[in-house]
Amino acid sequence: MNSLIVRRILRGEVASAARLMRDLDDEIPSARAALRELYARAGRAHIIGITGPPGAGKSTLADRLVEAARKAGKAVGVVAVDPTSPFSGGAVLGDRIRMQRHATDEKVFIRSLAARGSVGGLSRSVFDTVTMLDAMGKDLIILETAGVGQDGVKVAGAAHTVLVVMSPGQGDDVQALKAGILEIGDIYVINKCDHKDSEQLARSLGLALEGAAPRDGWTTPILKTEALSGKGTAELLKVVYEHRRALDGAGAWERRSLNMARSAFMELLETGLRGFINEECEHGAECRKLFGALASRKTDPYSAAKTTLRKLLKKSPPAPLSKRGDNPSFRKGGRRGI
Ligand SMILES: Nc1nc2c(ncn2[C@@H]2O[C@H](COP(=O)(O)OP(=O)(O)O)[C@@H](O)[C@H]2O)c(=O)[nH]1
Ligand SMILES: [Mg+2]
Repeated sequence: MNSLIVRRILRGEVASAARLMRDLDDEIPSARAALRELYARAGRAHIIGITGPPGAGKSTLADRLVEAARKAGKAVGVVAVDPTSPFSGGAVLGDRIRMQRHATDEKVFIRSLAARGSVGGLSRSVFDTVTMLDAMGKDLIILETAGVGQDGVKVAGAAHTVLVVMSPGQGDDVQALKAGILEIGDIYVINKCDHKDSEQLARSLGLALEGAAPRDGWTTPILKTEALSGKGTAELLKVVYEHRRALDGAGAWERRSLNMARSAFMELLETGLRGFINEECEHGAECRKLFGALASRKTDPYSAAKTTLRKLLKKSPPAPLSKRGDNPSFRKGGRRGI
């Protein structure tokens, strides 16, 4: 039996989706139950990750992709995890205007998430929002993350198609991007091709990608865009669709979907365990004793960790995870230590 709010969200009602997002943030238990129902109904959307250095034009490009997809009658969701994103109502007035052009479109849902706060909490919000947008019947869900450090690489585990966006004149040398980000792209985009150095960037990127083996029946292309004017962006969306066909043809769509579910699960598991361990070790008398034994060399970290892990795993598992990545039930229920 679906609850009323679930039925409304499945019909694509924006106000109900917005309410559920608020309730999830407030950690209201019924909201979590609703999300579980929605999860069972999701799984059809094509999730497109956009990553790359800040300022490369990811949000502008996302905006153009929304435009192109809407022209083709597709329903679109956007999740932007980027403090500089126009979708998060960035400081520049022009950015706000850009966002607003889709704000009145019922078939577009945009949510921005601040990158501050706990990493576990943020990835949960991303996962919840994507699930909801998917259940709402969005055909495409664009997930923008600032491609620096872990987040940019993580998007690979959260999307069917990963776009890596770069632009010239940022000092963002291809070499600097090599760590991680060059391996995750399904499509590389050189944006700001109105800029004179774009040819040079395209060449060095081409060299860096040279000889990369095709993955899932797909050889990663390099596309050129001018997100500001829109040039090349409709073409980019076509290539995104081609990538989906390639994945389907190679039987890789299901594999990626499974991998996405697995990533979300692993992340929740890790966050939960970390919270559990921290709680136990901060407040447990036995852990404090252990620290003393370690300091006086009566035991060693390997043996101590092994014994503690064994004891922890025998305990009853933590209550459902909190958004904040720790577990309030432990605080309410008093201190429990091993
Ligand atoms: N010249 C030029 N500027 C662009 C282009 N695309 C985006 N920009 C500008 O680059 C700046 C950063 O864009 P934004 O989309 O916020 O980048 P993000 O940080 O990657 O999301 C903004 O001032 C955009 O107007 C383009 O194709 N050409
Ligand atoms: Mg942005």
